[in-house]
Amino acid sequence: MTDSKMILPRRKFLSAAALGGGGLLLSGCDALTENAGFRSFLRTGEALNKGAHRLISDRSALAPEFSAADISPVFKANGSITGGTAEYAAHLATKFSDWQLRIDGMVRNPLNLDLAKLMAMPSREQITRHDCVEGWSAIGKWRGTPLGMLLKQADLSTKARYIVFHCADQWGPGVPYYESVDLIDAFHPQTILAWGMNDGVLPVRHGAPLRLRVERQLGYKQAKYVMRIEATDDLKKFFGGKGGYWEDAHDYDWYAGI
Ligand SMILES: Nc1nc2c(c(=O)[nH]1)N[C@H]1C(S)=C(S)[C@@H](COP(=O)(O)O)O[C@H]1N2
Ligand SMILES: [Mo]
Repeated sequence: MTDSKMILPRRKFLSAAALGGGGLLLSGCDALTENAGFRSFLRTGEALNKGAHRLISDRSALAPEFSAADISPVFKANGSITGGTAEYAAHLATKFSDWQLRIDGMVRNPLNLDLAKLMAMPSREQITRHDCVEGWSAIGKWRGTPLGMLLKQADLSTKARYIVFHCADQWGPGVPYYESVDLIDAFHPQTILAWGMNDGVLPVRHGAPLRLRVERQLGYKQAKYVMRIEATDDLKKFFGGKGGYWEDAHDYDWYAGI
């Protein structure tokens, strides 16, 4: 992302926003055509504020993908590397056989999906670079279920504007790791719930059984140990109200574009 983008007059900026929506439609995202909430989101000033100085038309662009030869021999594991809680440990002990991903909130058809079911669905594989704000990067191969496909199955409400990811690990009493994205990133073709890494199953230290890959954003948005996905119209309803653990605790940007 460059800072050289000029400030456009408001009317021009809004037409850029409309173009961004069009780009998503071209990338096969018909759920959004019918999503009045999404259209009105693009019309509001908040769509502009959330992206700060970046043009919204950029948002559907793909993150660079790499070749197998580029995969980092060592991919650092960061933040929680164990999943933390007793509940998580119990799932690990039974190899996640009783584990289910819950998709609920502002959806008409809440889903409970076990790992076998997720792995049997169509999946996407991508080799991408992970950039952590602490100053390291690593290239890995991820395989997982497109989030947009799951949200379509769950029949996302037209009122939904954000998708919240609830993780297993707790960072204090009542302070879970969580993250959130808007619908542009939720339906981005490279946004997947990864259950595979570098041709194997996703290791515990990297977020087993399921972690988010939202490839246009920084490392802390890549929620590991995802247990539940909740659609909402307002991030203020969750924990510290800023849309994520690092956002709440350390004032990190909610939109961490790269
Ligand atoms: N649940 C959970 N997700 C998380 C974290 C965490 O501590 N807990 N750390 C974040 C940070 S800061 C980074 S850089 C990446 C690290 O992912 P990795 O361990 O696969 O390298 O996960 C992100 N997602
Ligand atoms: Mo990070």
